[in-house]
Amino acid sequence: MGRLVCVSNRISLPRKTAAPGGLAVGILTALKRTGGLWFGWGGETIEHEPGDPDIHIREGVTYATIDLRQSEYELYYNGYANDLLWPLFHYFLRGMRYSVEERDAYENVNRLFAHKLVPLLQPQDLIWVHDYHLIPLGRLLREQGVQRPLGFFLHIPFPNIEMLRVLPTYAELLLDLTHYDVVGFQTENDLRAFHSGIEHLFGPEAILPNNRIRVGDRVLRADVFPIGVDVEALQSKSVAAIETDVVRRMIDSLMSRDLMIVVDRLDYSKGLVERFTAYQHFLETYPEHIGRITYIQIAPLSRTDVRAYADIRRALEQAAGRTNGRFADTDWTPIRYLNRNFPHATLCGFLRAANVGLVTPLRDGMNLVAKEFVAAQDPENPGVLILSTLAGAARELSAALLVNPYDTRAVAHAIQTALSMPLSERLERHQSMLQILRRNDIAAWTRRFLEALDEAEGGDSKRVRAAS
Ligand code: ADQ
Repeated sequence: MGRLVCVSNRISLPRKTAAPGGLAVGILTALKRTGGLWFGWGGETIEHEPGDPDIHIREGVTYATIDLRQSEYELYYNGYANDLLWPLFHYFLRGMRYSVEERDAYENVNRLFAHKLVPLLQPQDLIWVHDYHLIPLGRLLREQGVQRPLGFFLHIPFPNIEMLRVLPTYAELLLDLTHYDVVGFQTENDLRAFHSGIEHLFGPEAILPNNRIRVGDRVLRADVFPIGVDVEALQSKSVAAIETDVVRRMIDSLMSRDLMIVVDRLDYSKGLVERFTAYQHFLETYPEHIGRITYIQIAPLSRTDVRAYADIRRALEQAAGRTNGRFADTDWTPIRYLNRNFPHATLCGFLRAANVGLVTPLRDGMNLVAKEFVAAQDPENPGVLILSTLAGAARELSAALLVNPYDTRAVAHAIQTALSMPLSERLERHQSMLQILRRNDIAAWTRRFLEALDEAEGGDSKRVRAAS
């Protein structure tokens, strides 16, 4: 198998407090296993033409980072990627804004990525492009003569054609995806939604058996590769972290109260406002828990220069303030709401200490925090996961308490059920979820995707490419 080259919008260079984000966690775990190159934007914006990539090598992984022009970054990242594709793909039409200027910047930045990446490529490379920021990259790499197998993985949901059609350039977007040899999605739902788009453009005959798709004389593979976590690593991290000072202090501060916890990037798709409302409803409906439960919400700020994110931040501060104002006592705060990052190991310790994990996104590609919560639990006395049916993870974690995140009464009831669940039921649910997490762990995700790419090298797409 050739060298793995991962490409993503943003690269997080290894440092003590890792930048939060599921994509970074997934790619880094994959690259640490196989070695290889990670290419992307380094996080700096400049006023002049970007130069050659900066190269750093750490623990067998080569990081190649480029800078972006400030003006283009605004239009491409804040604009097209996060004010258009992100809301559209998460079914939030109200948050979406289309601009031709932003569309052009999206194309230009993808062209820049292709232009800077091509000189770094080696003859045996397998190229794996990540996420919605870089959908056109496959086409642009092919235009620059790249013949190697190209894979694309979408970390977020893929919308059904009836939603996708809202985008004026939806046909180009679908066509761009067909330039890859392997297109990967988190769940069957996303794959079906992609099929609905392909059928709309090319007719039902384009969908072939064995997860293949024919477009003109090309055949590609579109398949489901649910991202997983490193179960053993999370278990040992969480066991070690529980003894650290910071986790001990948090546990001591609970004064033996129940702990409900969740960690999300501060994003409207994560359903935080609805969750705060449900928690307030829980305290109203089950007053016996007043003063006896602490809810810790960790939500580091993200995309702070995108308008919708300032709005959600304000709404949450108000919601937390309302609940705390109404229910807090001199020695108890119902919600501890923290806008900050913690080292991943510390988070694992917090998760292990919790009785309840409340993971209720309004829409989520997968949601790694749900999986991390399950892996971090004490297998002999596990906590209970409450999980949104609208998170990709609900497909695998069906032994969680599944809830509709908009249904505040159902979420409140689930919290009550979780807190009173007998040990035997907690054990049964936890064991069944752990088994699935082990089967679909991060190593399996990487291996399956790379096998698919490797197969593409000798398979249909290559033959078709050579013939064309
Ligand atoms: P995200 O939307 O970023 O990922 P998620 O899957 O929950 O969401 O991953 C977040 C990751 O960041 C987790 O590993 C979490 O532990 C970590 N994290 C969060 N807050 C942190 C903090 N304060 N400090 C340190 N680490 C923190 C996108 C998609 C998801 C999909 C992933 C992976 O939106 O649906 O699951 O990619 O494909």
